[in-house]
Amino acid sequence: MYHNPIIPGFNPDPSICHAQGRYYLAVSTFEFFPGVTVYESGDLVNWSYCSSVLTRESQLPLSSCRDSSGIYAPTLRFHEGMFFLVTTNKAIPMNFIVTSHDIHGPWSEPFPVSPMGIDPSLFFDDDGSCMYVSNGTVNGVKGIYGHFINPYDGKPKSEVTLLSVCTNDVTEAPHLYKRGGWYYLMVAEGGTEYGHHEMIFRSRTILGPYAPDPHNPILSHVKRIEPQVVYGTGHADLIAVDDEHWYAVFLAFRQPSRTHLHHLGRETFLAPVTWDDEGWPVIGEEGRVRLDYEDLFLPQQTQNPSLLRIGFSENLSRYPLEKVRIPKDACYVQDREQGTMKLIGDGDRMNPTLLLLRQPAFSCTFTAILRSVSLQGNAGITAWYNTDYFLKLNVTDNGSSFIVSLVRQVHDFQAVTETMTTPRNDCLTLSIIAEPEWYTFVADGKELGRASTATLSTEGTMHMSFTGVLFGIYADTGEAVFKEGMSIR
Ligand code: 6LW
Repeated sequence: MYHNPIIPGFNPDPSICHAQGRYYLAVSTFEFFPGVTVYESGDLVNWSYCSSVLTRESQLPLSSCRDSSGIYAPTLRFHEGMFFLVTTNKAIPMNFIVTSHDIHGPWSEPFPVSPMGIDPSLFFDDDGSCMYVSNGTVNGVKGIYGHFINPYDGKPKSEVTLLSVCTNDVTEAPHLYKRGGWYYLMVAEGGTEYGHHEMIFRSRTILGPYAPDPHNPILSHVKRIEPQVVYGTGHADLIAVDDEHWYAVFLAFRQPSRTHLHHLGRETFLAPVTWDDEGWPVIGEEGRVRLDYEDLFLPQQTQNPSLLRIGFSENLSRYPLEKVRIPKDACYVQDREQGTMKLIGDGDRMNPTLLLLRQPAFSCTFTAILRSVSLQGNAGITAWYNTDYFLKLNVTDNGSSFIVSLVRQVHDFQAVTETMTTPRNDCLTLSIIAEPEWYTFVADGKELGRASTATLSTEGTMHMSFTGVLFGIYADTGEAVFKEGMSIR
C-alpha cells in the first residue's frame, strides 16, 4: 500500500535511476539554491532527502535569474560507476552535464551540451554509446532531436538527428528506453498545466523513424472525471525493478478544495506500468492514476514524508533546505553548540536571507522560535512562493516588546494587514497553520490573522510560474537569532 504523491510538495520534473541497490530521484529547483534536489529510496515508496547536485555558484550562476527561471527539468542517469545529470539553466541559458562518482558529490563543474532546447536527457545504449536528446527547433522544425555525445565532456560524436516532429505546440521531457529490441521515445505534451499528458513512440533503430502508440496518450488527466483531485499528470520517467515490474514517476498537482487553484506546486507521483500484448506500456489504469495503490510487489510505505524536524545543532546539509538565487554565506551563522541560527538581513530583495523547506501537505503546521531581533531588524517566518508572492509573520523589537505584523506581498502590492504587540519574553514561538484554503499566523499562542492560500497559487502568480510554497525563517534587515530548529508536522 502506498500513497501519492510519493514526494509531496514542490518537487517537479522527476527523473529516476537505479544505482548500487538504491533508487535516486532528481527534481528541478528553478531560482532556488542549492540546485537539483535528489531523494533516495531502497524500495520506490519510502523516500528521503539524499543530497543536492549544484552546490557552488560556479555550477549554479543565478544572479540574473527571474522567478521560475533557472534550473529546469533534470535527467539523472547512472552508467559504469558514474552519475550523470543533465539539465538546463534557463537564466543563462545553457544546457549542461555534471558528473560524480558519489551521489553526495562533489559534482563536477558543468560542461555545456547543445543544441539548446529544454528537458535534455541522456540514454546509454548496450554498446556504451550515449545519446543526448532534447526538444528544440533546428532549421525551423520543432521536434525532439538526438545525437551521440561523449558524456564525459559533452562533445558531439554525430550529426544532430530529428527523432520525432512535434505535433503538439509544447512537446518536452523526452526520454529514451530500450526493451525487447525496441527503442521507446517517451515525451510530455501540452505544457505542464491542465493540458499536460504523456505520449510514447517506438522504433527498431535508435535514430527512428518513431511510430506512435495507437493508445496514446499513455498518461492523461486532461479529461475531468469527478471527483478529481489529481491534475496535470506528465513529465514521466520509467524505471524497471526487474524484467516484469516497471514503474513510472511523473509530476502532477493536487487541487485540495472547491477553488480551482493549487499552491503546493507540482509533486512527484508513482504508478505501476504494465506492458500490453503488442509491447506498449500502460501507465496506471489506461493512463489514469490514483492517490492510493495497493501494490503487492512493493513494500508498505511506512515513512510519513510530511513530517520534518530540523535542529540547529545538527549538520544542516542533511536536510532539503533552500535559499534563493545567490545566498551570502556570511548572512547565515549557525552555532551548533548553542543550537541557534543567526540570520543577518541586508535588505537585498533578490538574494534575501532566508532558509526554506517545501510545504509538504495541505494541512500542516510550520513552527520556528525566535530569540531576538536587533539593529532595526525585521525578521520572522514566511510562507514563500517567490519574490513577488509571499506572506510574512514579521517581528520587530522595540526594546520593551515585540511587534508582530502580518505582511502580504501580492503582485506589485505590499500591505501590512494586522499588527499586535507581545511582551518581550526570552523567545517568541511563531507558527503558520496551513489548511487547504487558509494560512493562519500565530505568535505566542495568539492568532494574528489569516490569509487565503489563493495568494500563493500557481494560477495566481503570473505566467510561467512553476514552483510551489515553501515555509521558512528570514531576516530582511538587522539580525535575528532563531533557536532549536524548525518543524513541520
Ligand atoms: C520543464 C518543462 C516544463 O522543464 O516546464 O512546461 C519546465 N514544461 O518540462 C519547468 O518545469
